[in-house]
Amino acid sequence: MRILESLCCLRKSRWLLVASLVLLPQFLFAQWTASVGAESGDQGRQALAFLPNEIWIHIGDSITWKLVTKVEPHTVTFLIANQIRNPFNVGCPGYTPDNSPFDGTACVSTPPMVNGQTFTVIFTATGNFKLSCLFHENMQGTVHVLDLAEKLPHDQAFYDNQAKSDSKAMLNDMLQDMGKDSHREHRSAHAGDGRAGRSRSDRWRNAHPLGLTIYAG
Ligand SMILES: [Cu+2]
Repeated sequence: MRILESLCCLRKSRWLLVASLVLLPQFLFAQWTASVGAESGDQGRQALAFLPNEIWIHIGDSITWKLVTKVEPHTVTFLIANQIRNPFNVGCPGYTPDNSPFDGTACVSTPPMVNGQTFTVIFTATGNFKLSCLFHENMQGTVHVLDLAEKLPHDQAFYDNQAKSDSKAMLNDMLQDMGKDSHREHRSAHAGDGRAGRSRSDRWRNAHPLGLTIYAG
């Protein structure tokens, strides 16, 4: 009977050890979230931005980016120092899997992301890292990875509010610009996806080199 009881305790303690190894990182390291892009209800106006476009985290933390636009594609890309920015269909070259670690020594990139898709990066070194989109040259962000001893300036709720107000402001600004120009043609969904042919957005861009796109940063 004693032997059976000891076996039972051994099993319990082993289970606790496994559970703590699985659960502990979640308590030690934070999981942050951010959005990629924003669009109006009819998808006519697209804010080409990472929202928020600047985040401060601790080493070991991860950030999950979620693509919220239904039609405009984006990538989440971290290039290494002095690396040439490749087209979206070339990537790093190539693409890295979800939950990729990044320490600044090897490029990390998603393929073109579609609606609702998420991508998580785990930051394993301190430093200031530039975030890029391979579709939109001026769509950039920064991730500041601090040492555990340093205090973070903001929490997730702050970034959520900032993302919400920034995307609203960008889309509203575009609406006002459209009103001023009396140009009601909306940008279509085909910008930069490499499909053949000239879309309405191409014509729009050619006619209005600056377009109705606002870049964060
Ligand atoms: Cu983009």
